[in-house]
Amino acid sequence: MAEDALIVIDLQNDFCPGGALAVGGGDEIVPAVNRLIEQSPHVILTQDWHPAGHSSFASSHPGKAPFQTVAMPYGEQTLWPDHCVQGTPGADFHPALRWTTAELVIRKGFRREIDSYSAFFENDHRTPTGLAGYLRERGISRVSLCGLATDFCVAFSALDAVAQGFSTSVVLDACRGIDLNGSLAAMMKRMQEAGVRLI
Ligand code: VGL
Ligand code: ZN
Repeated sequence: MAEDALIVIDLQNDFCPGGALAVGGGDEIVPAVNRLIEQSPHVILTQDWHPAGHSSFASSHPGKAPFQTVAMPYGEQTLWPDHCVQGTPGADFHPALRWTTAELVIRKGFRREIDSYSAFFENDHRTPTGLAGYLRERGISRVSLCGLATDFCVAFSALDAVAQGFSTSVVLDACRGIDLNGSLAAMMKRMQEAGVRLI
């Protein structure tokens, strides 16, 4: 039987106000996400989970500042402030997120040399996290996404989800974006064109 799952992307302290890479209004979505969790038969969370000195941190690139870009072997990479370091409070889920019913937590970005925006593939668009296989084995064919940030981890997860053949929607009022150089409008357009339902 076709099953639905909710995928909550990176609702962690460092992406909320006061955090290292705060997304404007990131904490405002928690009540809406909690309602979606209550209504969802299967709940999966992702957790951005970087080792100290991760290659996506500007601090790892002498002379570079956060939000500049650098050429990596797998393509252009935006550099970020140090964030979501493994085991730190910033990497914890928002304290008001009611996630105890979650059946799976996918950690991503744990390899020092490569970043991972998507819940499905690392930023080389080749190295899988295992999520697609997990969903298929469990008979889950429809996914709804929410969380942070709309124009990075949510969008890349949604694009990979449709490309992997899942019926995919993004619940926009349970998302907030970073919007770096017009990235929010650009990624909304890419999601729409790829067949992601924006609701
Ligand atoms: C994210 C930038 C760096 C996200 C994660 O969750 O959208 N953005 N790491
Ligand atoms: Zn990250």
